[in-house]
Amino acid sequence: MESELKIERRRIQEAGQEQLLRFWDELTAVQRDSLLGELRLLEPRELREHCHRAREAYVREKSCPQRLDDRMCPVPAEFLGSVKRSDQGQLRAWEEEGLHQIAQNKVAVLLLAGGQGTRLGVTYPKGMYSVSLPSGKTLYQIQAERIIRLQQLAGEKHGTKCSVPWYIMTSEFTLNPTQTFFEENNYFGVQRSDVVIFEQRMLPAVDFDGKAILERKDKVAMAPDGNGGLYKALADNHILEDMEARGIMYIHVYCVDNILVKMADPVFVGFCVSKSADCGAKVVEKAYPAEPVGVVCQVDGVYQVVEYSEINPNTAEKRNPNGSLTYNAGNICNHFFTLDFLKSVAGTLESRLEYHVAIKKVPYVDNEGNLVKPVQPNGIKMEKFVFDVFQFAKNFVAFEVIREEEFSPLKNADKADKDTPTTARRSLLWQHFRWAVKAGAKFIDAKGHLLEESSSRNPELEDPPVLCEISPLISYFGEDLDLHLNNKDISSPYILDSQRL
Ligand code: UD2
Repeated sequence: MESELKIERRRIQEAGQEQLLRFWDELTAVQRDSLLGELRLLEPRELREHCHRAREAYVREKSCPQRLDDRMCPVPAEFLGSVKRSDQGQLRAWEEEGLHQIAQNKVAVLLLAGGQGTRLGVTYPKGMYSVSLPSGKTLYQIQAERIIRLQQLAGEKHGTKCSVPWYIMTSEFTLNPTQTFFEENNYFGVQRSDVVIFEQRMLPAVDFDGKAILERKDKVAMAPDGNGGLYKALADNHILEDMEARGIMYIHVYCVDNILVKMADPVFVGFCVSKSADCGAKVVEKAYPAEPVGVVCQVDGVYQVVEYSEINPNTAEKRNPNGSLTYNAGNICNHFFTLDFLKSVAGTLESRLEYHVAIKKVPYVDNEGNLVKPVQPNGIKMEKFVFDVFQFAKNFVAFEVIREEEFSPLKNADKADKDTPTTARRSLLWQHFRWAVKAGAKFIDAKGHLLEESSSRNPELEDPPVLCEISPLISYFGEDLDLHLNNKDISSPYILDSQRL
């Protein structure tokens, strides 16, 4: 161990980060082993550059924060497709195109699931969260079942047996629990060989003097390198080769916490394919100026997302003469990429992506060896963002969808007002209630009396009159429900799943 220590000490000195070994004498053999193992993974030159870059970025951010506001322009209308502004025939044509591509095994989904879920306050991956639906399903299960149903829809329509491979990017925090959860649940019925779980890189958190932080005497404080770490992770794990071998051409990338996410949405895929786009983003109209979603826009004429943490409030509040927000195209972290586009990014362009700086409270061990949970921000985390590659697109398109049907993220614990387990559950139950109404269901109370109209209820604040949950295995976007629900008496809680058929 002494010789190993010597090597590591030299490497760490080279990186200017000797403080990482300051508790060495106090560590047990096991702790020493674990710290050395961690340090071995940090390449001295990269570590030095990372710490230097973090400090520089912090100083710049403090002295003159870089804002893009003066260079922003909204997305021109001709590049913004829209569900609301398209007729049924057009939507059906895009859907058919999407289903056609899926049926030919050309579409994959890629889940970004490396985040720590700090705001939600759980210690396990967000996808394992259950928002207390009548069925008790977790986000992962809902997503898995949507994939299965979509494969079935596309396959039946085109007389093929097809699959939509599911790539899941995890991080050191989420890899093991995610893998175990999928195994324990038999991949929720998705073919095992169609699920590819891989891991993104981590980066050390750095203090304001440019020193990597110890979170324990034997552990460096590390954080995932942002969802834009995707592109390095694709290369590290040979994911694009795997896609190529399966004949995948189009990839729908999405984030884990939107309970309404339409995986490999055939309408979106069909829209992007028919526009020959190499890169696309789904957007919703922003609900309010400070909503925590990025805005899709142009900066100096190039497509970009300006993240909610980086836009000036005055810009976010700007309005058009008709009262709508000028920067209204809210990013919902649903992106379309061609495989060729991802190849060019993961190959060379990735290195041109800039890091974003986040100033955070990072638990640390002080000089006396006490563990401290800071009340003020004390550390710098550097992250890349998944959408920063839009600048490299040759043909970028944005597609506006209807919030009530497609976007209800789970970000916060229930004590917050918005984006909580309660709001997510409600969004799904209202959607299923609307589907059931359309399918001709009759809603009754516990005594068998017919219930009145729901129009007086506020979907944001109240549950629908009847809690009705429809398994994604039965219906992906509300299709085929009249077969099961027309004229059927339904009372709370009602679950439509394959056992009830
Ligand atoms: C994301 C978008 C924001 C908006 C919002 C909608 C980014 C950078 N921002 O903001 O514009 O669309 O979602 O809900 O996309 N993740 C990783 N690795 C990481 C960090 C995050 O895989 O190192 C995943 C995370 O698990 C989640 C997704 O990326 O699935 C988005 O991360 P977030 O929830 O931290 O992003 P948020 O809400 O700040």
